[in-house]
Amino acid sequence: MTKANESGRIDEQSKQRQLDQYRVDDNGKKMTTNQGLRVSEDEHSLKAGARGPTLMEDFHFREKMTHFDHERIPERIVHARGSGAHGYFQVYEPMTEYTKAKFLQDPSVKTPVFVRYSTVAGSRGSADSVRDVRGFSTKFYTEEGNYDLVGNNIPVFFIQDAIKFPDLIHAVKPEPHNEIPQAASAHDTFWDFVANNEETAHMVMWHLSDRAIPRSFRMMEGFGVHTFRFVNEQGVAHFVKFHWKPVLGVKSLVWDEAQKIAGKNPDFHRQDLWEAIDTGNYPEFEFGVQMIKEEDEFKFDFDILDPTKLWPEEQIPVKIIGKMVLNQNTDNFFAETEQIAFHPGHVVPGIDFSNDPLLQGRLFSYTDTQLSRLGGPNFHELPINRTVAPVHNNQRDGMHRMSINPGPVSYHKNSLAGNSPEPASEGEGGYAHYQEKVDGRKVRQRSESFKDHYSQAKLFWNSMTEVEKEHIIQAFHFEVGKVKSKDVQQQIVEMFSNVDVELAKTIAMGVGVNPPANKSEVQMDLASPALSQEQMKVNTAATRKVAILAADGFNGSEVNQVLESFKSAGITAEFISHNRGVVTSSEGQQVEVNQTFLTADSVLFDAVYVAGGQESVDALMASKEPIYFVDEAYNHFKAIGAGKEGAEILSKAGIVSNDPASGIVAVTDKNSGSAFIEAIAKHRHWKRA
Ligand code: HDE
Repeated sequence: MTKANESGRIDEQSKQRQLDQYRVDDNGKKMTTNQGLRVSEDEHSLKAGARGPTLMEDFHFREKMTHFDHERIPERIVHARGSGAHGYFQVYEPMTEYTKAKFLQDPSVKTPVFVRYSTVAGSRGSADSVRDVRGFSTKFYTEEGNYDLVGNNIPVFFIQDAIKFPDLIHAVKPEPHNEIPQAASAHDTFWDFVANNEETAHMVMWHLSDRAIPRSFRMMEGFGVHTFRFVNEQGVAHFVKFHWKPVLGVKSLVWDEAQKIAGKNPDFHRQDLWEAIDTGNYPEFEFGVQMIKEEDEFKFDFDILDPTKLWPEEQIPVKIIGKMVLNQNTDNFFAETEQIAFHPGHVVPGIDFSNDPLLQGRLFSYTDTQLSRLGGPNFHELPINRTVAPVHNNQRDGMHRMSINPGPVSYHKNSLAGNSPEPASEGEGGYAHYQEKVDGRKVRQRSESFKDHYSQAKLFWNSMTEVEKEHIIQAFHFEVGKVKSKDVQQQIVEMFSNVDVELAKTIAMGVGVNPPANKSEVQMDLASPALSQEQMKVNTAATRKVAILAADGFNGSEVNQVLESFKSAGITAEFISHNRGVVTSSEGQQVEVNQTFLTADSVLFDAVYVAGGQESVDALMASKEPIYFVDEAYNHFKAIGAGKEGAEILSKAGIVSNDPASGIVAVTDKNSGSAFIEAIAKHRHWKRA
């Protein structure tokens, strides 16, 4: 273990160089025990005679088994299921005017980061594609210490005060008497909690929107949720909200597809992230900040400390200030993704907290939870958690202590060690809390300004396109439809009539309860187009995955042309056929079959292309799987392309063979090839609905 970097300068590889000291290469090496003793035999335990009892003195057996017996640690109480990657962050311009945070000053510096994406409710082994909020946590390994931005892919939260978090999570987790359902909010206790806690209204609208079923971790926004502070060198502060904007745009699955993916590939998002990085399609996110001057704190019709409220981007623009690139997969899931410990209280000078009561409670919870999850107070010494900045203090001992601090002095102040380690002045980088003036009585109260639970829920609803509204209604029908208690269902209808009476009537109809008695909804006529992912302009086919259905006798020149256009658009393709091995074109060209109709599934691809060539099409049509494959893609609104004879499969599935406006493209020449790419870039073709 080398000493920490005392020089202060960091670069993109600083963290990797540190991790290199812990990486172990077993390749070509002899097996040893944990004590370094070479092992001569690893298949038979030591016995008294070949058929006799195993002997206690078999230290190798005991060590191997003991380690195995203790290989599991408690999973995270929330966000147990996650996937992570390394990368770097670079600021576009110095942010000196607003913050003194060093990693936000110099555009030439690449600050190493580790990001962990997660679902909230499910266990560690649960499926990726469930309806849930996604965690989006970033650890910046800065020269001033670790800065953690522990956010979500939805900009608001269910509750306003941290004291209610255990209740929220108890309600959404599997019900305690029978541990059902796994990784799902569609059950009585969650909706009972919602109905009895009106502050959830806004977040529930997001939770039922397409945001809760992202296509990929690479295609979702990230939000710090809370209001934080930027503080500059002069001590001037701004309230800030943090944003991550995916370069590939914000894209989602459709619900039927999401449910099927949960079975067909529970690792859908994890694999997508892994493969993207593995193939050099590095996920990129731009970093944005919304800023409000301290003196403008009370200028809005919402309380900026209320975590169930967002700051409409049209009112307070997002200033894009940098970019993060994820370019390295983990070497070991457990050591890195599982052992990483985030904490919203890990800040650097220039970033400070606000009095958001949800944030304040989080500042306690995160270290506390690591104590039981990672087994003691030294989890900061685990390689993935180590800062690249030097660490000097008087903390000693504890479970699994790794640092060796020599000498008798472990207290401050002292004279025996020349009073070191010594606190740093602000000028030397010492963290100084923002000197906010606070004055109040000790009360258990919620501010009056936190009491409007419906205006922004309605703002969100107003901002949705028709298709997005339809999805929210379907999600209400599914989720509340799964609730057994008629009473809870009725309460939900009444509650959401405060948002929109028509919406509540539609929910009531779908779940079979009475229309709302309440006839007056909140007054809010504004819309915020920035909230609608359908209205975001980013449409690219890059990194999308297309299934090519082909059998022997496919039209080789046509397929080559399509592959060429895929390549230039950054699309990856897999050949699907009845059997693995190869398929041969009518011209004699052989291509490898990547998957069969048994191992692949339509829901795992962004688009389908049926290769032309009569012999191939006839062979494909000998069974119903290819027709089902295309039909599913159609039902999930995905782009479908077909070579000349491929159209026969489409018509067998009842699909009109050339309707580019609906994302069905006859791919017969170069022009139609680019029309197909455009159709893929559009992501979904709602016109079909
Ligand atoms: Fe968390 N949250 N949280 N949370 N949270 C945890 O910390 C908690 C909240 C978020 O990839 C836990 O290390 C409380 C909001 C993410 O490792 C725990 C409250 C937001 C992750 C915890 C909240 C988040 C966590 C569990 C209400 C979005 C995964 C394991 C006051 C801004 C981090 C752990 C990772 C994890 C507590 C609310 C995001 C128990 C008490 C709001 C992304 O400490």
